[in-house]
This record gives sequence, C-alpha cells and structure tokens, in this order.
Amino acid sequence: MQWSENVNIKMADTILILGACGQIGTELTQSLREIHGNENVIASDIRYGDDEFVKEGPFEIIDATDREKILEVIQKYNISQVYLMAAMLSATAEKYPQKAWELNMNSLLIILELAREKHIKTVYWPSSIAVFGPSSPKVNTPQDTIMNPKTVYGMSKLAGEHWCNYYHDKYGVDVRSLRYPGIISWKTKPGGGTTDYAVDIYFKAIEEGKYECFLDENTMLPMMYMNDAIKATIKIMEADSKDIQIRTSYNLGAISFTPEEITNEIKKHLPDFEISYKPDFRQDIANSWPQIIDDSKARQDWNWSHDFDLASMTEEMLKNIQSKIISA
Ligand code: VAH
Repeated sequence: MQWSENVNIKMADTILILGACGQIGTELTQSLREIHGNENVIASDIRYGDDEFVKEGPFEIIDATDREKILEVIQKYNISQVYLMAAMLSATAEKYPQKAWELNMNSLLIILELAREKHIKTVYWPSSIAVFGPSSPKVNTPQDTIMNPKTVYGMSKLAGEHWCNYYHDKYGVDVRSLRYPGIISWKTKPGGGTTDYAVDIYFKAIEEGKYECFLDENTMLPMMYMNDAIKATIKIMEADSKDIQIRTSYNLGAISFTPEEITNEIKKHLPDFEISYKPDFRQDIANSWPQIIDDSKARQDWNWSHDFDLASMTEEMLKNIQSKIISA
C-alpha cells in the first residue's frame, strides 16, 4: 500500500518497530501498545523475545537489513509509522566494525527509501550523544558544534543523521530523531553499550552487594531514565511536523553523573554496597563523549522536559529490580 498525498481521513496509525526486543524497543513497544492498541503495534526483531512480550500483540521475525521482508510486513499490516530501533551499540561495534556499519547504515537507508517511495508516512530513528567526539565541548554540548566521533557507532549515527536530513529536505520524508544519552532501565538488560555500567551497577548492588566498574570513578556521562526516553520518543512523534525544526537529530538530556555519584546514591539505600574500578577499552570511548548536553532546542521546539533525577531514578531502579528478582 502506498500513502496517497491527499489522504483526508486521519487513519489509525499502524506501527512497525524494528529491533523491538532491545533495551529501548521493548519498553517503546509496550508504551505504544497502551496508546494505539496491541493490534496496531507490530513488534519485530531478528529473533523472538520473551514469550509474554511476543504474545501481547503481533510479532514478526525481521532482519532490519532485509528490504523485501520489511516491505512485505508493511503491506501486510498497512503500516504508517516505522520505529527503527535495531542497531549495534558502541562497545560491541568496536569489536565488529564492518557488521556494525552494515546494520546501522543499511537498515536506515532501506527505511528512508521506503518512506521516499510512500510506503511509510513517518519514521523514527534514534541517534546518540556518541555523534560527538573529543573536540566537541564537554559541558553544555550545543546542538550544532564540532563533531568528530571516534567510534564506529558514533560515525554511523552521525552519517545517519545527515541521511535523515537529506531525505527530509530533498524528498519531504517525515523522519524524526533524538540523540539519546545513556539509557537506564530494569526491564530488559541492554547489550554492548559503554553507558551500560549504570544499569549493571544497580543489578549487581542488589544481587552481589558489590560491582567492578569498567569506567573510572570520575567519568561523567549524560544519562536518562527509560521512562523519560520513552516520553521524549512519543512526544517528538506526536508533535506537529512544522514544530520539528531539526531534521538531523535533536540533542536530548536529563541527568549527568559519575560512577562515584551513582554509587553514593545507591549507598543511601544499600549502605554496605562496595564498588571497585577497573577501566577497560570503554574508558577511551567514554572520554570522547560529552559530559552534559544542552537540549534547549528540544525544550523550545516541542516542549520537551524530563521527570527523573538521579535520586528518583535510583529509587525506581532498586525497587523494581528487587521485585523482579523476588517474582522470578
Ligand atoms: C552506548 N547506550 O553506550 C549507548 C548510547 C550514549 C551511549 O548510545 O553505546
């Protein structure tokens, strides 16, 4: 099915999520199903996720670089919106650079082309603060500044941003994007991110009472609780197209902290928690990234605001991990 230019009736959005079983994809699928109804949100990934999640609504096995399969599913469900969440993150991408580039770039170019051909009405594609590099200002990193990413992941996200802007300007494709900071969540463990120490630390604090951190204690990074990341993603997709002034990708910020600061917050709840530091290759990646993001453009253009700070995020994480372990 192709979207005609003059569709007058506002048809219910039918949504396809590629990479739905990932850290963000899982919670994004659940939130979108609450808004649009389970049957209107088709989850997909390269393999099945956990049973409950797959059973909640339509699920398809899709490799995000398989154009034919993606088009088949778009036509099968009359999809209007695609969220492309499939990607290889920073640390893993340094181990498999060619595969990371192929997955992160080819999947985006396929979706942008399908949108140009009017098979898709609106596209969401996540970028990352990884697009910044060692020469970018570390504090209050501006929306537009020097960007010389030192990771394959960051390079792919920076290139992807320019492809999004090109398809919007040249073909009118309505593609929207956010530069996520590190995302902290408890429902689905992340895979292969440099910021994922800030997820692991909460689980290890409860499970073992101690954690060996792969970044040094003073490494400040921009972070965000998952609920805020989902709120921002849905908010930018619900915004009126004319309010989306930036078609590369919006800076998105919430909180910034160091391993020492998150440890001190955890100790307010678990006083005996012990941390040790053993920086590895991920320290160089983290050192190349900003510490505090200026996201004033997102706050101006489509009224973004975050809800969680380090204290409230820590309360939520520890409470939910403890009940998850008890109910396991
Ligand atoms: C990573 N969690 O660590 C991702 C994120 C800002 C970092 O994009 O690779």
